[in-house]
Amino acid sequence: MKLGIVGLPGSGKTVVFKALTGGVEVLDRKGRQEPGIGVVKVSDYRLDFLAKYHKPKKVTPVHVEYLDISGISGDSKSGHSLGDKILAHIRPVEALVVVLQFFESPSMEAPDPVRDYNLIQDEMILSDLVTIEKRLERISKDMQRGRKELLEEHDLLHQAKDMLDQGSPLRLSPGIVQSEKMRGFAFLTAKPMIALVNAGEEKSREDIQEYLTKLSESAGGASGVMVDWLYADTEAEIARLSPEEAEEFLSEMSLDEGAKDRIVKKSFSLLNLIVFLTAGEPEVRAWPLSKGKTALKAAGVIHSDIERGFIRAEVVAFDDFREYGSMAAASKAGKVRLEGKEYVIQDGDIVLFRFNV
Ligand SMILES: Nc1nc2c(ncn2[C@@H]2O[C@H](COP(=O)(O)OP(=O)(O)OP(=O)(O)O)[C@@H](O)[C@H]2O)c(=O)[nH]1
Ligand SMILES: [Mg+2]
Repeated sequence: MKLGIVGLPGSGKTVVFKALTGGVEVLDRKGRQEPGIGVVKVSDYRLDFLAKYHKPKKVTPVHVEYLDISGISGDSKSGHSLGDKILAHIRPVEALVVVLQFFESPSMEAPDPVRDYNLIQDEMILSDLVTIEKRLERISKDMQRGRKELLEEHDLLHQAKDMLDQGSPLRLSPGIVQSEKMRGFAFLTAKPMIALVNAGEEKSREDIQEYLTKLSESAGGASGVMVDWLYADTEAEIARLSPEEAEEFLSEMSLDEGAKDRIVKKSFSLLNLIVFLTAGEPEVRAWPLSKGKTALKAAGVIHSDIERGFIRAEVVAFDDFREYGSMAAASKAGKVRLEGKEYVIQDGDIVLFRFNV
């Protein structure tokens, strides 16, 4: 899973990147616009339990990749939208983490996360409008030459344009953006997003909460937006500590969990993802999967051969496995089910695929 960290200049993107990845900043290779990349291994008690049980050669958690992307200026009125290079970095990410400055800084105006949220939204709307207008220009010409099959795309683009002209992000209209003809555009305003308030330590929880409430209202209750906050400076320190030290530090600040784990969990729920597990001697592994996908699709996530030669899936819920303590005992208790292609995978399912190629 890929998440892009975006925000206005100096909003604390790079500090947030460190807080969320625990990594040090990856310096630009040559071009200044190369984003820093950090990979987080998602901790999961189920994976730890299975690893203790199987003692496998290899344990593979879910990986989340964060990109520290610069380039949003908040200055969308100048007639320039985001550069192509930045867009190329943003397009492939599955969700955006939008960093909103909420710390005092001598070189900047008083912070206002809601103002900044709206500036960023305007810039993304403008960027999508430019994409649409370019494409409309192209296909209008082609349609004049008689290419009637473009009509559907043309109409959808117009509907999308109307929404954007009214200042509405496309995620508010899943019917448009999820249609076959529109998916390839990877519109920015269609991407799920976490609006992340980056608070200075001088800000009280009440001050922060006030802005979180306002932000939720600005987002208009759209299902693709979640709000959250962190003390990024502090969390960037915490992310570098050992788990024991981090826990102590967090409890001193009366926080139950570091931002690193929390934001990963949030993005899973934002993207409607669950985790299923495969377990054996060679490898114990956690796999992300969209909620509602079948056993056949899950097989395809692992390998196209397993999907092609799918015979059946042997499934046991993690909680049942833990309760009975072994595969044999779970099986004896009737907890290991034989499921077919159409079975809908549940979060925490331990799955063994039987296949034949
Ligand atoms: N007090 C305080 N300062 C912060 C916090 N987060 C970032 N800063 C400061 O804000 C400045 C900018 O932080 P960066 O993380 O570099 O911001 P950025 O968004 O990556 O900046 P660009 O990449 O230049 O756009 C630095 O001087 C940070 O120390 C915070 O949570 N609290
Ligand atoms: Mg930066």
